[in-house]
Amino acid sequence: MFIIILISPITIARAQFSFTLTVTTSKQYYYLGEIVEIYGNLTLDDAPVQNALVGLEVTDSKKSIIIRTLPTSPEPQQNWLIEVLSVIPCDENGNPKNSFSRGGLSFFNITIRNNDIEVRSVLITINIYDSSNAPIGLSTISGYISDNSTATVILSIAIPKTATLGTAQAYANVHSAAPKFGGKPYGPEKSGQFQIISSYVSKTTANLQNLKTLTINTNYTLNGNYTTTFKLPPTISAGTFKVYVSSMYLGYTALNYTTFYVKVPGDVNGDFKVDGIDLALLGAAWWASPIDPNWNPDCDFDQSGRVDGGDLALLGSYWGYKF
Ligand SMILES: [Ca+2]
Ligand SMILES: [Ca+2]
Repeated sequence: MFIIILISPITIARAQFSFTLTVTTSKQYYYLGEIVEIYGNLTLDDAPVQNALVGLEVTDSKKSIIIRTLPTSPEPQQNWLIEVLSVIPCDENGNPKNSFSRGGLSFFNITIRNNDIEVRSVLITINIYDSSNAPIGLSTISGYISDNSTATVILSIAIPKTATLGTAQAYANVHSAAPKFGGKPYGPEKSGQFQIISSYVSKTTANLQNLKTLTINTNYTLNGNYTTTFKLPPTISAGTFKVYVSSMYLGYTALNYTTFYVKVPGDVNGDFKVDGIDLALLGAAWWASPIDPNWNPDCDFDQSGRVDGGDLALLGSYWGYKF
């Protein structure tokens, strides 16, 4: 006798849907200090999926530098399994505080709520971006949260001495695990603002810094699409970067990733060294602008529209650099 196992028709029907998450960067190669734009879309059987969330993680050659949650439509509403209720900049004891010194420690009080009827494993993350929109710190903690309960954690991040002064942003998230390991966002991210001040700042200067504003790309239509931009901090290590994305919607899951490269100014050919080859390439493009036959945009490190002394000086300042 043979036992015939019937495959559930529901399983077959679900398998026919294609749930797809794309991810692209605006360029394949960037110089330190350039703006990176990441975008993609979420589709179910080729139809845009709005009201969903995309987990995003960016890693440099050594570690994660960003873990965020991006919406595919403005302010998605759902019954989120776990929500970030608040993120408040604070001191090490949790007392609210809204400015931190360069070179010092910042702290963030994050409260999450588990709306589910079961215990959930969570990865809580806080990302900070300085007023130039450069990501300057990421702190994470993983653990479990009981069913129907709230939990509060305090995470700390060192403010780099090179951070740009002014209004900084903090983004708090809760994922099931890191997106690079297939973790999905449980709910939308929450953000808060604080000030980065220099160590020896006078009160007048601090007030002036409050006037600085953030430039955020808002020209993108969110219709099943997601996007984020950030400035590559000048202090980050050049090399290979990866962008991992993840999403879950109506029980479907989708993962994807892409790669981009970061070069130092002076590295024309992208071999992560600044040497005589790059100098020769710069020489071949000398004094060229985009209308000239010898124009080479990879030699215009300062993006001034001409290959000139400014670019030669940048090449000189990174001379001998080897990744
Ligand atoms: Ca090179
Ligand atoms: Ca130039």
